[in-house]
Parts: sequence; C-alpha cells; structure tokens
Amino acid sequence: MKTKTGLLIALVLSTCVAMAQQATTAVPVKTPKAVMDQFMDKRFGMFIHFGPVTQRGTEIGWSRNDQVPEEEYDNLYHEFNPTLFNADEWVKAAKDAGMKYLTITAKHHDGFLLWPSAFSDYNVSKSPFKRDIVGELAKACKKEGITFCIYCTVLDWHDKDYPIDNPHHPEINARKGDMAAFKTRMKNELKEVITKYHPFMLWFDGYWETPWTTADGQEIYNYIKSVDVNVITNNRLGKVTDKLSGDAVGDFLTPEQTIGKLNMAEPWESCITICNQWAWKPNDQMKSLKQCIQTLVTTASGNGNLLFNVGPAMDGHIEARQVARLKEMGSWLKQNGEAIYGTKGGPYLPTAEYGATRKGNKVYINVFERKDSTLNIPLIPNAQVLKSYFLNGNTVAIKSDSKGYKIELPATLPDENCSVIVLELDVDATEIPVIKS
Ligand code: H79
Repeated sequence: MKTKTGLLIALVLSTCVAMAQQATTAVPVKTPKAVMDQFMDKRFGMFIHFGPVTQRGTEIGWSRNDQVPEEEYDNLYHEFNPTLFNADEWVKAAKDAGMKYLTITAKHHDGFLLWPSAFSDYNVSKSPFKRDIVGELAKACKKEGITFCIYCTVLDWHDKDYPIDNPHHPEINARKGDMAAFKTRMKNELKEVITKYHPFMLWFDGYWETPWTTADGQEIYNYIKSVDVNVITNNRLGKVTDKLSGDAVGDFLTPEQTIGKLNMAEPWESCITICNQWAWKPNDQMKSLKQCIQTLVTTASGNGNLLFNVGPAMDGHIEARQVARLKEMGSWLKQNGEAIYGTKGGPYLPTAEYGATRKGNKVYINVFERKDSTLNIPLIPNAQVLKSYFLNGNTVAIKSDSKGYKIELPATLPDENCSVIVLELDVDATEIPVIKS
C-alpha cells in the first residue's frame, strides 16, 4: 500500500512539475528584480577591450578589412603573446579605482575567443600565449570580490556560418552562411562560458547587421535563462538599443560613449572609454581626472551605472598613466563613495553645475563647479531640510524662499573635481518625484 501511495504522489508531483515547466516556456523568463538591484547598486565597473588586434594598435570593432586587411587581421593571433598579462594586476587596477565589476571582451566582432573553447579553434589556446585569459580573470575577480562579467557580440565576421564576411565591402558579402548552425555554436559557446566562468552579466553587441533578428535575440535570451536564470544581459540582443520595449531584448539600456539621461523607470549602464579608442592605441588621448570623476557622478545622478573602458597594451599591461588615473578616481570614491554606491539618481535632473543622488533620508548634491557664492536649487516639495553639510564634515548654510534653496558655497570648493553636499531630510528621499532643475 505504502509504495502505491508513494507512486501516486510521485505521479501527481511529476505532472505538476511538467505543467509548471510548460507554463515557464510559454512566458519568457525575466531576470529577478533582486538580481537587477544588486547590479545597479554597484554603479561602477571596468570594461576591458583586448585581443590580437592590439598588435596593430587599431580599433577592435572596425579595423578588420579597413586599416588592417582581412588576411593579415585573421592571422594576428599567431603572434599574440601578451607575456605581461597578469589578471591580478588588472583586477587590482579595477579595485583601486573603486570599481565593483569587470567585463572582458571574451569575443568581439572579429570572432577571436579569449578562452580555450571546445566549439571554435579560433581561440587563445591556439596562439603562442595559450593561457585562458577569461578563466584567469574570472578567478582573480572571485578572489578580490569583483563581480565578473563577459562581453560577447552576436556578430562574427570570421565564422563561415555567419552570413556577413566583410561589412565594409558589401559587394563581397555573398557568403551564404548558415544562421541555424551559427546560433547553435553561439549557444554552445554561451553555455560553455556560463558554466565554466559563472559571469554575473553578459554584454551583447553587434545586433545591427541584417542577418540578426529580434527573434534570434529572444531565442538566445531564453536559452541563457534556461542555463542560469540569474544571468543578466544588456539590451543588445534585439534590434533596438535605447528602449527595453519593442525590438529590444534584455535587462538594461546601453548608451555608448555618452551619459544616459535620468531614468528612474529602466535600468541603464553607459559604456565610455578612458581614452578615445576601445582597444589599445599608442598615445591615445586620456580623459582628465575631472572628466573621469564628473562622468561617473553624472551617470550615478541619472540613476545609471558606468562601465569605464581600458584597453591593455599588446604585451598585456595596462598603461601606467591609466592605472594612475583610475587610482585617483578610487581616492575620490574612498571619500565620497557614500554618494555613489547603492544610491538612486535624482531627484534633480543633472546639470553642468551639479548632479544629485539619494539614499534613505539623504540627498547628495554633487557640485561640479562653483559658478557663484550660492548654489540655487529648486525646493523639494513636502520636505524639510534638517541638516546640510559637506561630506567631509564642514557645515553648509542653506536658506530657502518660495523659489528654492540657496546653498552658501565657500570661496573654494573642498574638492576641485566634485564636492558632495549632504541634505538630510525629514522624509524618505527615494520617494521624491523627479524635480526639473
Ligand atoms: O565594443 C565597443 C565597440 O567596438 C562596439 N561597441 C562598443 C561597446 C561597436 N562596434 N561597432 N560599433 C560599436 C558601432 C560602429 C560604428 C561605426 Fe564607425 C560606423 C564603425 C564604422 C562606421 C563611427 C564611425 C565609428 C567609426 C567610424
């Protein structure tokens, strides 16, 4: 009797499980909100563009078949030997900058893989360097508590199954390809990196070429979710980048080389380079410390994350001047990180003079520039300012009239790059609707 009842229970249970599985395949699975919140609380990450192309010092995303002929480009890996590559040093540079996550170009449009894959021979294990760059970085990140993420584009000009060979010369774009076979290989590669390296997030790119459709993107998104439901993706799996509706597929918006607008409804991350080029370029122009800090703060003030890019040199080291600049950002964050990590943007729209962030009952007014002896900002409706002070401790006098607050600024601001003024309120600052400056 006992076993019969047991069998019956098992039968009912397995039917329920099957029904639940059917239900989940019908409705596309989304990333849990708690995971997205974890991601957005990090605010600052390191983007790394690296690969055999660094030997030419040209751009990874568009120099193949342009500045570097295809034949030459596709053979660069035979000499790829970045002997100074040290994952611990890259991760330390990110950590010293105050970054909380790191995203490596495991596969860019040129199709070369920085990990030893079972699914494509065009990978780092076939170069003289041989070592697993993705694996070593994943390990170093884990050791240092930096969240590890992977960039992998949906383009692949090297793969014979991908229908486009050369976007610069449409007349020779006759390659027929086989998108079904291509997507199968893409899935295998994705499953390989997810199960081997456990990325928190996958950063897709290259949706714009004609062979790729939004349906392909949705298929890949669903596949990723079937491997690990908690893996986040950016919105570049579908055809539209600026909205998470319509033709976009994924979890967050991705303004490129520009700071996103304040958006309290949809998560976003701006990717911006520390110099001009994504991949290493000799003597590339580097942003000033002021530009770097204000880029980060304006991004956080718009409620977004900043994925700040470095391109390590051909021998594998990150230029000393870039490491130093990142460290300077880290020093600023050590003193002012309270106004960045785990905050929300707003309630004020960022301006050239200041941007605001908020957490609990505090609004942080991040002042970029002293234009006058007072900083004038609009009133926060239905709230009292209980206290006002610089994050470094000095009190700040604040007056208000019907037009707004007048914050008295000292003759010189305490920090020439960005000084944080805290306003303590009698209400929860995160509930305040956006105020037009
Ligand atoms: O990985 C980085 C870039 O390589 C990649 N996205 C970021 C994160 C990217 N690949 N392509 N694009 C971005 C857009 C390319 C625009 C281009 Fe052009 C138009 C390439 C050639 C024409 C603009 C004008 C850039 C170079 C000339």
